[in-house]
This record gives sequence, structure tokens and C-alpha cells, in this order.
Amino acid sequence: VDPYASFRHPRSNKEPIRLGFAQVGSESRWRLTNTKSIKDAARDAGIELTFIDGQQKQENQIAAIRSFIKQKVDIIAFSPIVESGWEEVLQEAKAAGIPVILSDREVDIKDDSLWATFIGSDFLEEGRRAARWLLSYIEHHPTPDGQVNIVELQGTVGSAPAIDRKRGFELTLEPHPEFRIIRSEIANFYFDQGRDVMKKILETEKRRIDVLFAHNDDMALGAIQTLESAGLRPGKDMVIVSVDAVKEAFQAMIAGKLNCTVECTPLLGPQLMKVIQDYFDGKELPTRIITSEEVFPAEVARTVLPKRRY
Ligand code: GYE
Repeated sequence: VDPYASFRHPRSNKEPIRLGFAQVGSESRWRLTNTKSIKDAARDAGIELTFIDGQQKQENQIAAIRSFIKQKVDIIAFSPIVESGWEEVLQEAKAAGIPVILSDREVDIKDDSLWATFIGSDFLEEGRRAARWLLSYIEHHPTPDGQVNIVELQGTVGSAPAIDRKRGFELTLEPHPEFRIIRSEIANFYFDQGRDVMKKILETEKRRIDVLFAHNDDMALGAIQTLESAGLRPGKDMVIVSVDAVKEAFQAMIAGKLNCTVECTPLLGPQLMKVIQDYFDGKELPTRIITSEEVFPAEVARTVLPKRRY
């Protein structure tokens, strides 16, 4: 039995599908590219998109979803800023017979009849990949005393990517007690906050910092700016690994300032539109659609950069 059968209300074939999308905001290069990907793909697919920018506030996203329900859109998609607190509004969408697709980030909800499918990355695996790369890098570039002191810059508190990247990174390092996260601070995925939080860390941290793990490239790039102003050589005096693989990260790797970026693609628009069309064509949707991604160490940056699409 199709658990979403109750959602499938007949639509006349001539009318375009009406999609309401509630975005997180515009915190990072990743997010800007993701927004563009969604808008472009909707246009290309002939899907009528109402796009609302949540400006980093869950309450704005909830209000956006309520407005989509009021407008009686055919389908809602959104990228939940945080994992929890969505039950009520998703119940309302369900009661209105409007299906919901999770784009990029997942929710923490017991009742999984409240959303139809998830499209995005495996953030836990991204954290593991960052740690696995680090283990092999340190094996070849050991620290003077064998201790590896790590500073972590976290993304938005309560968001799926911040929670899972942190957890994945920690899980992989667990069997290696010489790798220690000595500081873990929040910089909300922003370049500016990465820069400013790193400055505070440098001012207050007396222990040697060997590694920076940033939950996204923007925060790493901000931190790089701070390290340079402090007369340090990012990528050399401090090993830096981050997530997303935006073009600017490749440029930083080519310049020798960043050591590795773990890919997380923001180009979810075409897949999202395809899933929406499949849905209204009556096809069964998989519960999770995970995008396939790579790890890019600095050695490959020059070769790979020309092929990068974001
Ligand atoms: O890594 C970060 C963005 O949810 C995967 O959000 C996304 C994350 C991405 O702000 O740059």
C-alpha cells in the first residue's frame, strides 16, 4: 500500500504544479547556490514556485509553510533550519492533503507519515570522511608530540548538518585518543562568524592548535583570514578541513591555505523537481534520496577546480 495515497489529489494535466519552498536563509555560498538551483530547476521544469526565505528563523519557515497551506499549493518542500519542532505545522499540511518533501536537511520526527521523501546528503558520512582524511594526513605529517589538538567550528545549533557532521567526525576519531577536540565553538555556517570566533579562540587558547575542522567552507575561509592576520600560515601551521567543496575552497587549497574539503552538493534543484513530477505521475518515491559525493584533498584542487559547478 502507498502510505501517501491520501495525498494524491487529482490535478488537471494542463495546470502547472504549484510548489511552495521554504528556504533556510542565505548564510553561506552553499545556500546561495542551492537557492539558485531550486529556482532554475523549477523554471526549467515548468513548475510554479513560491519561494520564501526564512532568514535563519524557524518561526519564519513555519509561517511560510502555513501560507503555502492557505494558498493551497500542490506540494511543499523545505529545508528545515533545525531538526526539531515541526510536528504541528506538518500535521496541518497533512490535514490539508498537501505532501511535504524535505530538501537538504532532515527533521527529527517520530511520525514519518508527515513527510513524503528526503533529498540531500549524508551528513554523518561527511563528518566521518573529514575525520578519515585527517587520520591519514596526520599519519604522514605527525605532530611533534603525537598529540593532535583540534578546534571545531560548528554550524547552526540543532541543524542536521551540524549535529551529524560533529557526530560522524567524533565517531571516527573515537578509537584514536591522541586526537582531541580541545575547543568546539558555534559560528552558524557564516564566513564572518568563522572569522570572529576563530579570533576569540586564538586570543584565549593557550594550547597548541594543530587542526581546524569547520562544518562548512565559509567558516573555514573566515578562520583562514583570521589566521593570516595573526601571522600564522593556514594549511601549514594549522591543518584545515571543511565541508561543502565550493569553488572558493578549491582556490584556497590551490593557494595552500586549506587542506581538504568534503563535498556536499547544493545542486538539489533538478532532483527535487524530478521527484515532484514523479510524485504527481503516481510513481512510488524512495524515502530517502542521498546524493553521491567525494572528498577533495588539496593535491587534486588544481585539476578538479575547472570541473566544479558551484
Ligand atoms: O553545508 C552549509 C549551509 O544544510 C548542507 O548549510 C547544508 C549546510 C551547508 O549553510 O554551508
